[in-house]
Amino acid sequence: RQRQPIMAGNWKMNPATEADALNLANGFCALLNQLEDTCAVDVKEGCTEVVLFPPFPFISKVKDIVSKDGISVGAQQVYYENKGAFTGSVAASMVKSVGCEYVLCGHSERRSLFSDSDANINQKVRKVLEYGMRPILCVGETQDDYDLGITQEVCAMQVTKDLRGVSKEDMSNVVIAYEPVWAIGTGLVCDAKAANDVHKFIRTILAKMYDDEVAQSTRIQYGGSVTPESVDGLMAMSDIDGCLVGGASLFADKFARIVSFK
Ligand code: G2H
Repeated sequence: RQRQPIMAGNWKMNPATEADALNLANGFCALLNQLEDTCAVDVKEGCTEVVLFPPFPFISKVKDIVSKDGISVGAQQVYYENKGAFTGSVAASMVKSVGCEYVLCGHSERRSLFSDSDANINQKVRKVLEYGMRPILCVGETQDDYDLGITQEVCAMQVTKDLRGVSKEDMSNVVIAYEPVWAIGTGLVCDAKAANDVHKFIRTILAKMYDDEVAQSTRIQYGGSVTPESVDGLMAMSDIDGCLVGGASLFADKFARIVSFK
């Protein structure tokens, strides 16, 4: 595989307490270490990159637990301003200072529940890059878009608007996650071949915006109800470079199996 696989666990607004979060992180690392002893997971060797996205209050302590096993942490979101009177918001500098290497940008739940527009998402992507972190830009069509057959148009529009002004050099730090909204948290995994076709299509958009090199080197994850049962089929696809996992990442055993895909 030419692109390094990247598996990410998006804990969303879970679990309820710090103690539960640290248990989950410890449990995941213990299982991963067992797996690394018995098969070729090789997270420590850097073969597969693994990133956890805990809620803000748990980031530092989760990082303390997982970093020794070569696992990175990221923030589920940041605001695009540097500082100031923005009650409840968190700045890129803040998550950078507690060790985040990645930030999710444009997750569909932020788009639909918190009014994240493409213009705002673009500002956030650029701010994350400015602070030397890597955005995972989430794009994907809704059920209505899917029914109308406009998946490609929606993804093209989001990729184009959300990456506006991002340089070719900065693209080496950008990961894209294709997450069909109808597959998120619903248990409906997108057919692996159909997902792969969208990933290929996103590469054609990157080729138009940048060039073939960017199109072929950018890592594109699939997200939406990924499970231990579906991960191998997805990862066997030519253009799927990893998974962004929500629900299943809250179970140490499921997520350990997912990151050690075969
Ligand atoms: C999509 C995914 C993680 P889930 O949101 O980003 O969640 O795996 O629960 O569908």
